[in-house]
Amino acid sequence: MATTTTASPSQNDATRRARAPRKRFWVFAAIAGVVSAAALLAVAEVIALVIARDGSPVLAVGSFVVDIVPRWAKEFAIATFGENDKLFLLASIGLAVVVAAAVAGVLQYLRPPIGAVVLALAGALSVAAIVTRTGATALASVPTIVGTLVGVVLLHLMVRRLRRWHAAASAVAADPATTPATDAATTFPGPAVAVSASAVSTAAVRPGAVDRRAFIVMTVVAAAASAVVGTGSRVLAAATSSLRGIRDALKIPAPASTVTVPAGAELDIPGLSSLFTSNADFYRVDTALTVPEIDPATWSLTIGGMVDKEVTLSFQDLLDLGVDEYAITLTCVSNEVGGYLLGNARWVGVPIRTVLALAAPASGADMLLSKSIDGFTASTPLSAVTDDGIDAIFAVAMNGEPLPFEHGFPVRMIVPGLYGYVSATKWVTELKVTTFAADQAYWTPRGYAAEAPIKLSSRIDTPRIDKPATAGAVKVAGVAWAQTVGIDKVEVNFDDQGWQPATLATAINDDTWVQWFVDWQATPGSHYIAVRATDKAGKLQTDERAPIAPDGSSGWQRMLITVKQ
Ligand SMILES: Nc1nc2c(c(=O)[nH]1)N[C@H]1C(S)=C(S)[C@@H](COP(=O)(O)O)O[C@H]1N2
Ligand SMILES: [Mo]
Repeated sequence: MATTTTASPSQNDATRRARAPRKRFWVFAAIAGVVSAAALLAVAEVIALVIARDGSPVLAVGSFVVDIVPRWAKEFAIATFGENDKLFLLASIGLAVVVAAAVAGVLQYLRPPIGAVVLALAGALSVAAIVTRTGATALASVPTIVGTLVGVVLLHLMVRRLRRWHAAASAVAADPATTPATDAATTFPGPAVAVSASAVSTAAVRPGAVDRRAFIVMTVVAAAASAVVGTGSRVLAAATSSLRGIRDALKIPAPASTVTVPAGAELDIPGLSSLFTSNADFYRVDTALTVPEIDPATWSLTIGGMVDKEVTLSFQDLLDLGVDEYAITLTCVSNEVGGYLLGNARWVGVPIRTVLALAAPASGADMLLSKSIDGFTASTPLSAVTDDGIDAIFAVAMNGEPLPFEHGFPVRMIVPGLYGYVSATKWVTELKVTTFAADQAYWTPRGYAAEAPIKLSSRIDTPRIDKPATAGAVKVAGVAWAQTVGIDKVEVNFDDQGWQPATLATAINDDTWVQWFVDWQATPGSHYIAVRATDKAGKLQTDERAPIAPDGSSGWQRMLITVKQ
């Protein structure tokens, strides 16, 4: 090359200098893309705050992603991040948005208007995610539409400035003697963003500086404004929710009957789970990225499908049917052997049977499809909620207070004996009496069984790895559950030396877990402790290991613990 070129060495240098900054401009283009996307979201969030709170693209897109991520990814998120799984999801979406926006910026810089088209498409997809969500109003699309327009225009303006800056810089680099071809008038045809007189006068001194400064000012202003407006809107939306006050003031009538906790139901052993799980400690599992906030005054429950007459109940109508108190242990299908995804609570509610009777289900129906305001659905065998002696309820209170928002305020279902995903619909607003042949619930096409009774199981609470024992007399204790059947026996095995019976606490009823313990003379060193239960029907908990999918884990918990001297 060097031998065939006619250019002088200094011209070669200049050419190289002209090309060199290109990579640097890519970075600025990427920043322009990210700032445009931030502006899109910020504008959408502030408009959503004012005109349609369900129009937040951040939430709609997030919820959409929750619904489409494959099962293994959800299981990974729950296993790795536990209750922070949603935070992890939001962070992943955020990262993906930043990368995509950066790419859009670079595309817009290299091949306009491809970047702007990409951004517009992203906006259109967000709008689609918003309007297809159950219960979305038409108004909910407006924030994202306006936000997308702002983002696209901004990207166009920013990248145009960037290209001018690059052109000016290249021209100067190619021939330092040449003054820039652009003047202030042609540099700023768009809306002027802080073009100061000093910027223009600097241009006279250093060519390209006007364009550079214009780009930087626009970028910094747009980024700062987006950060303030976007974050402010989200914070304000959360803080100005009037429903907190409504919930605090809500009066749930005193239940006609209350749960009697028998003497000896709760053992006093350090490290053992309390008999009732406080609302603050109660596990939470759902697909809701933000917790739905429903005003009981506007809440209603519609019962349709295979019924003689469609019925709609208000919150007051529901309460008027009469409330009682129930103790029921709720369990998640995602609970691993020895896991903590279950909890026991006092619920105040109305039998589902009573509510269904108002609509008179037709014969031939075998499934109750319950639907949450956020689109989640659960398929419950009709018999599990209508059979005599089954305390399946619409719960309105949990441990003495209105349902917490995260646990389904104002109304959720609780069905003893069935995993939550096929029964415990939170924020429930709709019931469809149907058949398993005709309908599927949320988790069914996602790899979980359509019907899922809770598996008989038992757990050691203490000692555990994080609750070590000291040599000497140790109380080994835990809980066992076989909802609707009841626990008859719990056995513990130390170092595989044989099963010995544990002492059971007095169960509240067959729908709740029961505490158990054994006295153990612990010697220093490592020991295996295993546990298994037998239910009142004489069924021994299986030692066959099963994963949580498709219908719940099984196997005996057997763990290695260290006893200190
Ligand atoms: N609306 C709605 N209800 C739902 C779910 C959900 O994702 N959305 N998850 C179910 C599952 S899988 C379980 S285990 C229970 C958990 O109830 P909790 O969060 O109150 O403990 O709620 C059930 N109800
Ligand atoms: Mo669950």
